[in-house]
Amino acid sequence: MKVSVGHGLPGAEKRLEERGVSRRDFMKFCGTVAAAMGMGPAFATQVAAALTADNRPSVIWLHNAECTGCSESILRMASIDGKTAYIDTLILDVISLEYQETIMAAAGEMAEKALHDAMKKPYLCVAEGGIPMKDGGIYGMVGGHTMIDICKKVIPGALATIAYGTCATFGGVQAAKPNPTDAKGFTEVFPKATIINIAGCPPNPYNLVGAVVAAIMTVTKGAPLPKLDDLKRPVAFYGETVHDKCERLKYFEKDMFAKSFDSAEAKKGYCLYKLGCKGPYTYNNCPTKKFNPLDKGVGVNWPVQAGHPCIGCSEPKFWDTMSPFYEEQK
Ligand code: FSX
Ligand code: SF4
Ligand code: F3S
Repeated sequence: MKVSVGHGLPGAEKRLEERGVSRRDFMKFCGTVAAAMGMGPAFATQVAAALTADNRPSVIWLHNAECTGCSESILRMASIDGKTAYIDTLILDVISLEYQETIMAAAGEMAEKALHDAMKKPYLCVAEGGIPMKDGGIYGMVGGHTMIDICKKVIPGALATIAYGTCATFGGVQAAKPNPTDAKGFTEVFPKATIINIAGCPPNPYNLVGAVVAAIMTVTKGAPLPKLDDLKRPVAFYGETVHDKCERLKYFEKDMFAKSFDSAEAKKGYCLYKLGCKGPYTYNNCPTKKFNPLDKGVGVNWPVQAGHPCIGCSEPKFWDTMSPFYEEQK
């Protein structure tokens, strides 16, 4: 069966083919994104149409105080066929990424011009990292400008901002005590902006792609923005706790806990609560989506499956309220 990828073709198809991505591969990717968004296979066509629509907005990607693990998470995302260049193409080219401080080739005045030009068109913003606010923001500078000044220039004009990672959503580790730079998350600094929070340290990259696709659909088709919880996280991704869907829940319910990491109980897969697991207090889809997604939108592994407690990385005030990591939550 011949599959039509979307309205933006053949331009988008040509670009993909030039990068060695076949239409079939692209549709597989869109199917994976659709699955990650909690939709059926039929939704893949709409994902493809959104990603290739002629009128899709460009994306400006800002970096603030962070470890850049969030970018790494998306750049190291396993592609369905093992070609990493494939993911780069889709994320960095197909979604019209116009400005990305970490990976863009332009530097200095060229980079500033790229940002200026990108803002002349309708754009979405993906923002990583917390914003240092102390002393006028001087503890976070990019190209001689404070991060807060760059954000003030970009965020108010964005169609929507996707705060990507717990530093961007809630301040994260940057805001951990004693928070010497007074780092804050985007919702706190820009309360009036349209913001979708994709929390996690690092977050699941498919949650980001799902949020970008949803935002593009809102802009290009007038579709409603995804339903958000009271912390502006999409309910489809953050509607349940890690604990609710954990494969070790059956042991928790029978009071069968691992007492040490090298115990026979840990090897048998007993619950990690006594070793500090914060899964009951943490909303995220790690157990169902996992990381490094494969064909049907489900990944290879996630922290608890790998034998490590959840440290609550997608919650506000991570890390102060979630540490010590290896002690039972009181
Ligand atoms: Fe924070 Fe992201 Fe953790 Fe790191 O950009 S959410 S420290 S994985 O890099 O911001
Ligand atoms: Fe819950 Fe953690 Fe135990 Fe899983 S390992 S059942 S998330 S407490
Ligand atoms: Fe973070 Fe817990 Fe998932 S630590 S990656 S929310 S399992």
